[in-house]
Amino acid sequence: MPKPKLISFNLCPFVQRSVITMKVKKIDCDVTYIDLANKPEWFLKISPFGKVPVVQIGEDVLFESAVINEYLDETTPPSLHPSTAIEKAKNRAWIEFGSGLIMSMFQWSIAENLERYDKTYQAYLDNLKKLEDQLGDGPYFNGDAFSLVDAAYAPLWQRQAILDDALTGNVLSQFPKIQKWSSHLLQMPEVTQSVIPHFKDVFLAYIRAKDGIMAHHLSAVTA
Ligand SMILES: N[C@@H](CCC(=O)N[C@@H](CS)C(=O)NCC(=O)O)C(=O)O
Repeated sequence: MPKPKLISFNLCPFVQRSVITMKVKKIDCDVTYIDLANKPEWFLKISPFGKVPVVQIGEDVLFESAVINEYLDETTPPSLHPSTAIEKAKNRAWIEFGSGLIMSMFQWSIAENLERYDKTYQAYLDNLKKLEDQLGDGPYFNGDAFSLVDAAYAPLWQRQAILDDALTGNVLSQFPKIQKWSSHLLQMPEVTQSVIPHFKDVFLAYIRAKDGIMAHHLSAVTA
């Protein structure tokens, strides 16, 4: 495989899924950061949805984090999928569920009024409960082996741990299995090294700049 070129935005959890997968698989890649508020023309030409991540492999362009990770998994063994078709299919479904959870958290973090803040928070918690109810003893999603599901959720847990800390909140502690799983993932160097330096500050500054209810809560606890 030619050296992949990853087009990234410094805070994007979906890009981070692919970065983690590449780190676990020891795939070397070049990263180009773009500003999503000011997308370059060359990016719009190659990205069908105008979204990151995009990975260029030679002349080919891949998009959608789950699809990129499947490609990386198929081309660089050993596989990070379970061996049976039924377990693989279930893993893919939970990866998709994780994409919805990432969007739920985002909606909550930028909610501009209290009604929307409460509604998005409750929707997020309800879905976390569904995930909690089907987790086993860990330490990874599938038990003993790290998989693409872990790569898909680690960015969410990293952001949630930062929010719990900054808001003196308790989201993760409401879900003991998720908490155990997330603590395990957040200790992995492939996860801690998958974000930009000072990620926490840049992430919190981004939420503050959105000026929603969460931004006001952040100001209240740091005042
Ligand atoms: N389903 C996509 C979601 C990617 C996505 O939403 N990326 C965001 C950044 S985190 C994006 O590029 N948004 C474009 C925009 O904000 O205009 C994936 O898994 O790759």
